[in-house]
Amino acid sequence: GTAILLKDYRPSDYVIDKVDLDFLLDTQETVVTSKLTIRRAKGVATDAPLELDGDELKLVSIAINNSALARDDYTLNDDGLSITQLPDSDAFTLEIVTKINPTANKKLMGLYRTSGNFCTQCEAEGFRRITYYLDRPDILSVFTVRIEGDRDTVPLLLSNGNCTDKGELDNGRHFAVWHDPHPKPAYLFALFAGDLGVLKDSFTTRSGREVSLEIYVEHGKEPRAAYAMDSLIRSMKWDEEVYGCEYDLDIFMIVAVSDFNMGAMENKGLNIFNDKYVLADPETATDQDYANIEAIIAHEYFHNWTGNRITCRDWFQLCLKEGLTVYRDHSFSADERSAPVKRIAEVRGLRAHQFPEDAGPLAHPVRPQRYSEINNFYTSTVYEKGSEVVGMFKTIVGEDGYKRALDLYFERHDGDAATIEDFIKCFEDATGADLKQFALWYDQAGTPNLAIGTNYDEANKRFTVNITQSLRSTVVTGEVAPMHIPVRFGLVGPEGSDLSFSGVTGADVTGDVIHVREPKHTIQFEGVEQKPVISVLRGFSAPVTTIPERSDKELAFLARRDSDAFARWEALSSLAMRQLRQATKDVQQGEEISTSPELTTILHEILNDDTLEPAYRALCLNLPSEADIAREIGSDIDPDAIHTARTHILAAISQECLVSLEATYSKLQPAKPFVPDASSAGIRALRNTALGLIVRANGDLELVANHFANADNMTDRMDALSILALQAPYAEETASALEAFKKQYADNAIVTDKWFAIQAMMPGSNALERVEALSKAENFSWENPNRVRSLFGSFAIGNPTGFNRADGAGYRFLCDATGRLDEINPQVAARLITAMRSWRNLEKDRAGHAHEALKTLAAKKKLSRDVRDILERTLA
Ligand code: B3K
Ligand code: ZN
Repeated sequence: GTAILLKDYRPSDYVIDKVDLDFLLDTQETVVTSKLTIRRAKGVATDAPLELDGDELKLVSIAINNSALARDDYTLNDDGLSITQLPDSDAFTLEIVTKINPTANKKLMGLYRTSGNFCTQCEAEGFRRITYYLDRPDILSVFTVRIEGDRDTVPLLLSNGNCTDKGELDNGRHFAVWHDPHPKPAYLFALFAGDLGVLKDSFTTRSGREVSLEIYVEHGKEPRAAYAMDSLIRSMKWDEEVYGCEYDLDIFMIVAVSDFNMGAMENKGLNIFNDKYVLADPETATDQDYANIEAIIAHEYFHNWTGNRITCRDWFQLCLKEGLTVYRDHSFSADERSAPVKRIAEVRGLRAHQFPEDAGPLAHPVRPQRYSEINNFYTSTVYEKGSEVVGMFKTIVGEDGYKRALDLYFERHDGDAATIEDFIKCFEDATGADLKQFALWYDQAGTPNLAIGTNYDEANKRFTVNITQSLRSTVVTGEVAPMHIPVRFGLVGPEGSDLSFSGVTGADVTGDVIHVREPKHTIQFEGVEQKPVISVLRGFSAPVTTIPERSDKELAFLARRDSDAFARWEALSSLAMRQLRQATKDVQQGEEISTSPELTTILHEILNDDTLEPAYRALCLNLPSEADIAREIGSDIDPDAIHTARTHILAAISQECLVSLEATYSKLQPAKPFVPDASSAGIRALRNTALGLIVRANGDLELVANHFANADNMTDRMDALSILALQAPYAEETASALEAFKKQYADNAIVTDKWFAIQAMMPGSNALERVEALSKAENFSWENPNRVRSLFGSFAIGNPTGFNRADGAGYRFLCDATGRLDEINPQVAARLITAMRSWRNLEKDRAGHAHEALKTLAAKKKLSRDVRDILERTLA
């Protein structure tokens, strides 16, 4: 395809100061009239054509300064409209009338219907599916929107900003007018029209502005929006207190819809959400659901400043708003919950999604330099690695420097469409730091590796640390430059406390941070009284891999004694990973699986250590997943061997700890009635983890079946169901629990998605047949993204043995499904097929099958640009 390049960016020849939109809503033929007040940019020639973006629009008429254009005054093509006959005056008005069909819109971009209502999604390039426009984020304009529709079917008419007028019309129609005083790019435009219930509250900002808060959900579900409302209010308060960001309109609305391509969208004053990230009650939502709602409500709200008030100059700068906003929502959740537990979960997520992306054919820099379909760049690299980069800024300039830099950013760029350079400059200007080398994090793809070796010179009390950085990238061509990597560390003494040192040479060390900048450092710490074990990357201070030369004994020591909770967990995971890898090798070589008593002993201690928070203990007891092990092995992956090895190790550990596991299970009791807070969630997590391990030890399915039957909340019910489905896919207990679950929640789509997902993840030789049958079930829908992801996504990502079936049938199935889905919803299809990006890492027969399946899909004549782009890169 044709690539768009960062270096080709240039400002638009024309700007749009004002937009007046008028929607005559109709299910099949909505008429959109757009009146644009346009200005020619300084120095632009009068014969420069005005090129407007457009996609799947029916043009009705165009007029300039109120006079209709003749057919040869403009040219129409597949992706827009080019007007050549323009007035000489620098300013003019352009009126365009288009017709669109919201019912036929299954891509869920632009104006579409969901559950009979009308809804929009415009980021990144959806506005051009509503009207012809300069659909680029550096065109900021003041929007006024009039919506007209049937009073009965669409009683609710919403858009951005404040409602300035509304009234009744003839023929059962009514209208509303909305005005948003803040200039914004078109991707932040939103419209919702339909029939929903509302939960209302209010918030008074610190300067005294009274803001109405309204969350719209299906009638009858209003009470289920209470947690989202609570999260919103806490987010608004937190953003004032921590970032000094105050809300800037009189009303903030959230609308929950059930057909949505992603999690949610930060449209100015009118966020639109996938309803699974709004609706929650104990009966239907798990603790993870509650945590996700809190995080996503916060994320979208925080975009009001980082994204909306300061937006992006172009889509290459996406991480400017996304990386920063993810960093902000992570900090919020850490403050509201447990910071170490939150950090460990983040790192697990980063390693599970971003590291493989960065190591495979879809790798790209945090700020990409080229794209052919921007929707394929809403990736964990842009979001999660982008957030890590913001976190590293803070580590480098300190808490205080970070605060000054952000204050400067808000002050200097409010109202701008900004760039990463602007952002970096704020850090430099506010703190005096030189961040030129650090800025490489935005431009170099791939995960750097740190090789670390140490030596203690007893006689001279000198501790030497050798650090070598390297970066092997699948996509960077040419020279790779060394990066600036902040490494938080401690020299852990025999008693577990950090040892001091009198001096250091070989690297810039400030506080507890080593600034790695060179390819190779030999760092000497002087005056170290005892032989330390080095703890590196505390708090996961940089998104890198490390090969620490540490013995099992040293890892075990750190797992017990490191003062940093993250590093303790990390040491434990590394120890477990070593054992799981060895066990996998044993399985492949037909040898007896070896186990080390040390790992079991530590896990046992952690299980029984009541001084540690339950959520942390649960994380420790959940050993690396099959996917984690596969990623660590890296090549020639045999998912069956990994599954067998892990199952064996878990059973062995559980048997050793059985008495303690049973004690934990029976004595731990979360508060009743149900509270969704982090500490109760932690208790449930530990208790249910113990239950899963008990079953691994003794196969007591009745215990789980009872846990399932007696559950008074979805976390317990779902955890029990997962234990049954994943550990005993063929058991009678599993079949009847699945059946009971299905019946009980048949009318709840969000819960039914869980029912699909869990079955898609069930291992066993008939996994594929099960998923195939589910794709033909009457409650399956190809048009609902949540349902599609629950079934196909869970299968491809969450069922390593079933999906990677040795005969390759899983790959052919996913490719077929992607091809079919592509005709309906290209964005979701493209996302789905990224599950196959790491195909080259499989053992050669599976890799061969995967390759064939991908090539067959790529040979399909009519593929969307979205899927084509992913396939081309995956196969390149
Ligand atoms: N900004 C949106 C994502 C839009 C995705 C477009 N394909 C949600 C978010 O990151 O908050
Ligand atoms: Zn975002």
